[in-house]
Amino acid sequence: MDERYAFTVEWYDFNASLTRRYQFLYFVADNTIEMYDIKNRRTFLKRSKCDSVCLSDFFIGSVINVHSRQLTIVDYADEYTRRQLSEVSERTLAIIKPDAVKHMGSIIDIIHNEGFKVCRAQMVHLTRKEAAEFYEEHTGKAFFENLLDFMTSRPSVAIELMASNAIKKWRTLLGPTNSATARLEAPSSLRAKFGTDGTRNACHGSDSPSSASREIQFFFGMRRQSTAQFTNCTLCIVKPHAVAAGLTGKIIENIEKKGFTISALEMFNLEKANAEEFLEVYRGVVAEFNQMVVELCSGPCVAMEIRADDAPRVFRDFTGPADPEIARHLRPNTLRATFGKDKIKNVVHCTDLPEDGLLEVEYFFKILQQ
Ligand code: 3AN
Repeated sequence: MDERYAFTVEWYDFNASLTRRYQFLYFVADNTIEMYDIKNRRTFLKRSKCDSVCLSDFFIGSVINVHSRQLTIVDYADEYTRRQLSEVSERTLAIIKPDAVKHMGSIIDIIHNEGFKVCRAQMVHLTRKEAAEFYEEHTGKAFFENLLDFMTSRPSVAIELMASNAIKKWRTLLGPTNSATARLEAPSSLRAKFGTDGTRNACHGSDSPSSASREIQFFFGMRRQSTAQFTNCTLCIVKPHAVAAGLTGKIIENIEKKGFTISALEMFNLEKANAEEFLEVYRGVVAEFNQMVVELCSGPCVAMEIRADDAPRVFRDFTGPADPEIARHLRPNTLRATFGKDKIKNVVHCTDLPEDGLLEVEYFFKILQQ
């Protein structure tokens, strides 16, 4: 029998200012989908092939792109789907703490290699009040004030992770709370590799399903202010194809090694209208404009504010020519030469014109936040 999963999905219809609901079926064997309009009780999309999705895209909260429409999966629509998928889609909250943010490329790469999926991610700078609320259970302990000093000293990166048995799996990967103990007892753990001491221990992980849902809600339940600085900056977007291929960590690692500062980061799911608006300067100028738009809204992307002196120019030099083939010949050490596939799947977007650096950073970290 066909392996078939059923979901309830929502699509926001901008023209009608309405959220529409559909039953959505996904057939694994031939990668086909079918949609049924719940309100009007009729087939909305006949069973047809959809190459932009695969089984790992289907989890609650996921935004999938079907024929340029952003559909949000809001529920499982039958017991079979619930049973099969809820087990493999356990969530946990990870934080890359201030002492380890400089290693976030390596950490995100390890996250990918260990089989976790990143559902959401954002760089945040906690206020003292927020840190005290997050660590409420430790109020009054000897290390509490020290912990708050540390957690508020610089930005952290909050990440919602998904995997089978995610909570336990992530805690095992973290190792013991104290980084020195971790180096003795679990030398390959994250805290052993990237932690400093008992408080500055590189990463956090939820300790139970109830704290995971509280902590995920704490970070992602509301819009948080970005950490963007809006000076000496340029924009870098890890494109959806590169995020899907698990290259985010490696790309960030390369950016960090080159000495750039990543001062803001967030995972976005762009609507087609936003992708078009953002790429508007290329319309009529670059022959591949439409394909660039389709790529940019084909799945989650990771946008970053990159800071350096003369950031747009030096960062653009580092990303290399738009065509990876040309890059491999002329500029073999650039990001696109190393990781790019073709002119569309060229791993990153970076700001082209020096005067647009700030504008592009503002598009993601100001305009899209509203
Ligand atoms: P874990 O993060 O391993 O679950 P918790 O929840 O007991 O550890 O503690 C939360 C955080 O408080 C730790 N990650 C660490 O930063 C800090 N912390 C915990 N215990 C100590 C301690 N004995 N001395 C200093 N800091 C500590």
